[in-house]
Amino acid sequence: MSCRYEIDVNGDLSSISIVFNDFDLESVGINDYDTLQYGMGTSIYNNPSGEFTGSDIPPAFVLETSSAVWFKFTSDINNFKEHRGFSLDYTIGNIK
Ligand SMILES: [Ca+2]
Repeated sequence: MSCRYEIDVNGDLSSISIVFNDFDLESVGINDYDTLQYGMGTSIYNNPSGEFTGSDIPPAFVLETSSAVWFKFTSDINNFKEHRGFSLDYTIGNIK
């Protein structure tokens, strides 16, 4: 299954800051894992800018000029142990 999330700034170019508070996704070996992908734009899920998995909290990042960012969480059928998932905060800033 997968879940998609969008942060949309209604067409205005902005800086979008992402800070992860918690991160714990299933990552076992090289085949069975759950992932969080992200990219710029709206409803464009085919060209992720990055992908995270495992239990290390990803570094904060800023998209300097974007009107939207999307996240796609994908979980495969395997579940070797329970994981917390993820939590993040975002901040929208004006472009000067
Ligand atoms: Ca899984």
